[in-house]
Amino acid sequence: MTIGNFLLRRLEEAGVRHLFGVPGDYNLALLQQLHDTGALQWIGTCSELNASYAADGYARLNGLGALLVTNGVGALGAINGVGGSYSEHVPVICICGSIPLRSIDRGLGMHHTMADGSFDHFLDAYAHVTAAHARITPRNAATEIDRLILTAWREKLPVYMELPSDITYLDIEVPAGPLVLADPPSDPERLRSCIAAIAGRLSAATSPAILVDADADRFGVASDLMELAEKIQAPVAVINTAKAVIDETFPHFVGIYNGKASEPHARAAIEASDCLLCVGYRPIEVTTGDFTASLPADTIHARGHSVDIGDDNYQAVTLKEVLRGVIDAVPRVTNRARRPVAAAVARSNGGGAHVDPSAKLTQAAYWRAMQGYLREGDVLYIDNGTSYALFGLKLPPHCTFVGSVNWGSIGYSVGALLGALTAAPQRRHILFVGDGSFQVSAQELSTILRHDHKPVIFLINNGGYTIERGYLGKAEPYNDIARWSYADLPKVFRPDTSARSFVVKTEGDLQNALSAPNDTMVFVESIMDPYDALAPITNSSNKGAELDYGPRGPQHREGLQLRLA
Ligand SMILES: Cc1ncc(C[n+]2csc(CCOP(=O)(O)OP(=O)(O)O)c2C)c(N)n1
Ligand SMILES: [Mg+2]
Repeated sequence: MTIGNFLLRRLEEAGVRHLFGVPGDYNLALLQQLHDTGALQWIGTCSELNASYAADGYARLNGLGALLVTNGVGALGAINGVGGSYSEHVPVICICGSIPLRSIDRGLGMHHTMADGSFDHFLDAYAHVTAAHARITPRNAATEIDRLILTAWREKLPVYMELPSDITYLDIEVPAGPLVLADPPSDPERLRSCIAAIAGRLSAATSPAILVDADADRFGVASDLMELAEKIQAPVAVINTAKAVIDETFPHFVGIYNGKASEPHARAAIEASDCLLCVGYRPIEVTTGDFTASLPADTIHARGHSVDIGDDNYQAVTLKEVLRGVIDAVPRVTNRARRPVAAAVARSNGGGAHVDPSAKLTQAAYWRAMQGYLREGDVLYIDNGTSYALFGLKLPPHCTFVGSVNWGSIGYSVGALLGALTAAPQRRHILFVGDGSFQVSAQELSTILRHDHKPVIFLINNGGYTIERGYLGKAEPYNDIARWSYADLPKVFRPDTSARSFVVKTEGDLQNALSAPNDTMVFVESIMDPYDALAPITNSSNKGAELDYGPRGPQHREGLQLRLA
């Protein structure tokens, strides 16, 4: 089989049905193979950065994603997004059509390089943001392609593959059987002891609790965790990175844990637990209420492939097997004193709050209205900015959250929307994005329209970087951005579009936009005050400034920081 066709076959066997990216002379030979075999569907993007975001969004819903870029210029364009996948634990395969092996062999200078005689710069750069990387050769192709795909899937991390442009049509011997995505089985003794240790402690506890980070989603154990919580009647909290991983209508769900900035029930349940089970916990300042998280000293830390309990550390155990074993081993609890749980999902329009149709739209009214708009099964995206308000909403059942809390690269959400729409076009996808974030990747709206997707896009036009104004520069020009006519963009990006665009200035305008059917793209541009943000957002920015600039920073100067009134 040719090397290129083998790679495409392996991707298909691994469940990757679409490839995002930008053509370039070094990857065209593989693209021709893709075209000829019809193996995967090519989704051309406007930039490699957006392709990397799209592959990440696709992987979130599909389990694995891939992009194809060209040497140097494409690879470095994508590296921010691939770094994000590394930070957020998302398995993405970045394939780079690269310099022909004959040129490397002969030391021939080529375009899309530093013209310094080295061909390894980009391979080296990617070593820092991937779990594995390799340059494919005819000798290693059959083993390296499988190693890279399997590593991405097992580690839930990105990998980088350079495919020299002159070898994709060369024939190699390949394995006959399909690629099987599976973990090596756990070590039987380690698994037994680990399950016994966790189950023993959970059973003996009077107030066991579970704290969930994004790995619970990546390793596919959210339903196991809910089953365990149900069986032992333990409260479950998530941190922001794991928003919606646990169904927010689940009776044992107590909300978001964020140190002193937690929902009170969540904080009490976690901090006062006498046996806390954490899954994939990777705290940072914005998920710990600025380092005010206080977990019980003997917290159990379960990760994708290891578990830490007190003095014991268990290797060669997989999370799924551990949790299945624990669920079987713990006795069912029927009489644990019930804790108050988080408020039920508000469903009525605006959470029952009064709507004043002529009132100028505020963030408070906006997010109240959004609470009423959400439906079971929605896929919800946020970007950096005041859209973080979504964390405060109670989500209906079976919603999926796509965000980038650890990495936080503005513009991510628009590319991720394209990717996840491609993976799950039958679901309703709702993007919450600010004007500043949108300007980074706006052109990908054209790809979303090109493929007839029907997302709902809520864009807040507040003239710039409001969340940054809460750090520094309340009224400084560096936080202002160019004024675009956002709602006109669907028409610009697809002249024959059927998208419904709205410019919203009042609560009544918003209600009107929210009543639009979802049979085509709905694009809602809401004009809001640059100084308007929900209290938790402004508070968090103000605290962030203390951490970022220290006591001698400029943030305390009169009027330099957006504060709560
Ligand atoms: C790639 C990148 N560059 C810069 C930043 C810093 N940054 C964080 S939020 C933000 C502004 C977001 O503004 P907008 O999307 O308009 O949201 P708003 O707060 O106004 O609602 C910026 C520039 C970033 N997170 N990522
Ligand atoms: Mg803005």
